[in-house]
Amino acid sequence: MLLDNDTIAAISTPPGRGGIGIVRLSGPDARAIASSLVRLRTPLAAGRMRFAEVLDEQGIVLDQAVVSFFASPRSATGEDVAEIAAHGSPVLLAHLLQASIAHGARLAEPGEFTQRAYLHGRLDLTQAEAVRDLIDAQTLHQARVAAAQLGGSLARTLAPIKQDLVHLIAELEAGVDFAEDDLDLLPQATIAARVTALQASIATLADTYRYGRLLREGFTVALIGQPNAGKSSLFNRLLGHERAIVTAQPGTTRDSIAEPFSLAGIPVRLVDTAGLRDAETSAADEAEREGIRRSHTTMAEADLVLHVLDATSLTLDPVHPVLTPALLLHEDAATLASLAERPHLVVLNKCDLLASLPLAADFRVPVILASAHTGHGLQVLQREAETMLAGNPPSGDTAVVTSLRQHQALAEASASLTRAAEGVSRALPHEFLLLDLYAALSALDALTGATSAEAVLSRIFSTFCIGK
Ligand SMILES: Nc1nc2c(ncn2[C@@H]2O[C@H](COP(=O)(O)OP(=O)(O)O)[C@@H](O)[C@H]2O)c(=O)[nH]1
Ligand SMILES: [Mg+2]
Repeated sequence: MLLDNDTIAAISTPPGRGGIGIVRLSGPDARAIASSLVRLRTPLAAGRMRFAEVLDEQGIVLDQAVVSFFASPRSATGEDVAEIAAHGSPVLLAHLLQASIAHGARLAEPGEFTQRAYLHGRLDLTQAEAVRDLIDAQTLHQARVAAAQLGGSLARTLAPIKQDLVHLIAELEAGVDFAEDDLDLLPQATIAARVTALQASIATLADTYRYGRLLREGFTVALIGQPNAGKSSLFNRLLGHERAIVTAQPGTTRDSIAEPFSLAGIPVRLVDTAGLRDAETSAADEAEREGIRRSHTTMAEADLVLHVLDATSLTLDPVHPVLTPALLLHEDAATLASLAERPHLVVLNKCDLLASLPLAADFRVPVILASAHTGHGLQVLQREAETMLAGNPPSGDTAVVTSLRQHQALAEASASLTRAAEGVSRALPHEFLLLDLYAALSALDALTGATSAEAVLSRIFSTFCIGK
C-alpha cells in the first residue's frame, strides 16, 4: 500500500445541524490550511486548542471556533492533524470543507483517516476494524468489546502465539540452513507437540467468533406457543412497554412483530408471533391462518425459540411435576418435538395463577417458571437465553474475534498447521514443514496486518550464535 502524501479533509461530525460540527484535516499541510481558514490570536501549537474566528472569502467573521492541532507522529493518524470545531451548521461546515479544498486539501475517502492511522502504524488491522465496530455499536456491551479490541486485545492475545511460531520456524530454519553444523535437529515429537500447542491456542481464539459474530450481528429470539399462552404479554414485559396488543381473546396477534432488545448487552430481535394453533381444526380466520404460517417461518429462522406454555392448562402434579407429551395440548407436544434439536427454552407462563409453585428442578425437561403479570422468572429467562445464545461470554480483556475476516485468517493459520502436523507425522524434511509454518505465520500476520519476516530473521540471528 502506498502512503499518500497529500492532505485530506472531511466533516467528521454526522450530517445535519448540531451544537458542534468538526472539520478534520490530516496530512503535511493540515496546520497551514487550518490556519488560513480562520483568524487565530496565537499560532497553532502541538497538543493545544486555540480560539479562532471562522472567516468567509472576504475575511468577514462567520463563526467562532476552537482549533486543535496534533503534530506528527503523535496524532490519531500519525500525520499532522488539525480539527476545527465550529458550530454545527451544515452551511458553515460545507464552507470550511470547500475552503480547505481550495487551499489544497483533498476530500477524504470513507475511512481514510483510520486507514492512514493503520498505514502509519498507529493501529493494526484489528484495531482499525474495532473503530468501525465501536461506531456501529448499538449496545454498551458491544462498545466495550470493540473498545477492548481497539485497545489491542486481539493483537495482545496473538502476540505470544506468533512468538512461539516464529521461534519454531527459526529453530527449524537454523537446522535446515546449517545442517552440516553440529546444531541438533529438533526431535520430531517436540515439533509435533509444539505445532499441536499452537493449534490449540488458535482454536481457542477462533472459537470466540461464535460469540463475537452474534455480538456484532445480533440474534433473533422468537416467542412461540398456543394462542393465549401469554406470548404478547411476555413480549411487552421483556421490552418494558406495551408494544403488542394483549387480550383475553385467543388469536389476537395476527402478524409477527419484531422489536430490538438488548439481552445482557447482546442485540436481539425479539419476535412475537401469532401462535401455533392448529389452523385446520380451530376457529382461525384467514388472517390468523396467515399469521400461523408466519409463526412457523419465524420459528424456523430464530436463533432461539421461547416456547411459551400456559401453566394453568397443564395438569401438573404438584409433588413431581413432569412435562410429558400427554400433559400437553396436541400442538404444544408437536412444537416441543420439532424443537428438540434446536436451541429453545420452555417457559411455563401464568405461574401466578397456580395454587402452589412447583420447582423448576422437578420437571423432566428443563422449564422456566414465569409470569408475565408479576415478572416472576424473567431474570432467569434472560440469563438462560443469554447462555443459550452466547455460551459463556469471554470475560474481561479476553480477545473476541468479531469479523469474518479475522476468523478466516485464523482458520487459514490452523489449516496450515494441520498440514505441518501431517508433515511431521510423515517425517517429511523440515523444508516442507517450514512452507506450512510460514503460511500459518502469514495468515496470522494478515490478521493484524503486520509482517514477521524480519522477526524471523532477527530471531534466527539473535538466538543462534552462528558465528559466521
Ligand atoms: N394471570 C396471568 N395472566 C396472563 C399472564 N400472561 C398473559 N396473561 C393473560 O392471558 C391472556 C392472553 O395473553 P396474550 O399475551 O395476549 O397471549 P398470546 O395470545 O400468547 O399473545 C391475556 O388476558 C393476558 O392478560 C400471566 O403471566 N399471568
Ligand atoms: Mg399475542
